[in-house]
Amino acid sequence: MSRFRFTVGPWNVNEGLDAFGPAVRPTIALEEKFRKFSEIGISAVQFHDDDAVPNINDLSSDEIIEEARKVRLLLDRYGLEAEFVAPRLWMDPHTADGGFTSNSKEDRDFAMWRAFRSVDIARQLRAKNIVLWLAREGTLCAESKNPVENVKRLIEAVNSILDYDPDIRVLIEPKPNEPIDRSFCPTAGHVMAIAAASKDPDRVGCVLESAHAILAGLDPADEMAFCLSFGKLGSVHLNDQNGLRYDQDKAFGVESIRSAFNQIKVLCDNGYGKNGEYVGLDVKCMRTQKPGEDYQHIINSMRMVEIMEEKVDRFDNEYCRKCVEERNYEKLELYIMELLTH
Ligand code: GLO
Ligand code: MG
Repeated sequence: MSRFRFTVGPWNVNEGLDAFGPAVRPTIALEEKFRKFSEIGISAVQFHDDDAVPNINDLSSDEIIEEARKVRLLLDRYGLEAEFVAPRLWMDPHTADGGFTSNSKEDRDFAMWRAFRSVDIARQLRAKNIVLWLAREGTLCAESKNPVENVKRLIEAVNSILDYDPDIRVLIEPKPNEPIDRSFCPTAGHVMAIAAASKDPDRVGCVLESAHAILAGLDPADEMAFCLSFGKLGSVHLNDQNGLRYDQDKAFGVESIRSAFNQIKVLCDNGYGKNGEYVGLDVKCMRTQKPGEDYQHIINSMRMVEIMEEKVDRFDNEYCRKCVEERNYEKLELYIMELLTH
């Protein structure tokens, strides 16, 4: 039994389409996903604004609130909470050049409209957080945008969301690249700086995703630790990644067991979850998986978290202390290898 409460998004169960081929599995209705999430031990759901309210652009603010209310009732039916709502600012034609940092004023206004509607939806779902995955807030053509001005625009966007609702928290999910080449906010350190520059730093934090840290050439556990040291690790997206490739969103721990161990260790050692934080699993099902077996990657990830928790619980702090005292880190390294392979 894990000490953590898990979350996933509806997008973590998908039809298997990728950049090179079409869907291979039937679409599963939102309610059926909720039912299955609850059955496999998920506590809360993560939402894009249009996961909760499809066709959001065609609806009025009141209609959006009305639709969100129905989703809340559906969550109640399966005993699920909502962790966050994220404006999906990368799919719409209005956001081809980014949202908050688009060169078009009309498109920047559109991005803010979606962010405010996301807060409206979050209120209905009783989600405490807005997540900003800043997918296209950066450049493919470096000279196409003013990098200084646009970092300021990101801070302004965060401030506007904080102003819009006095209770909402904004969690920024950094990622260095993909779909753009250069992000204006690529790492946890950048998120901490934006949080500090915002009008209410206590309400701004980070969602740290393992794969995104690896893509930035950084260690996911250390990135988590960096946020924890500022009290700003609002959520995590655990998954795995085989080196510097496209964003793979593999099941947690399947590529690097030691990295998985260190991520869970830093979370356990610092009481992550005690203030209501969830462990999010932003994992993607392999395209080869057959219909009906398309939750296995989530189940695998939860199991890997549990296995690593058991390792953390067995970790001999006294032995570690002695190795450190003797400055025999080679001895400590062998201890870790034995712990992880037995
Ligand atoms: C993609 C991101 C994405 C976000 C999600 C929530 O690389 O990890 O899955 O986490 O859209 O905003
Ligand atoms: Mg993510």
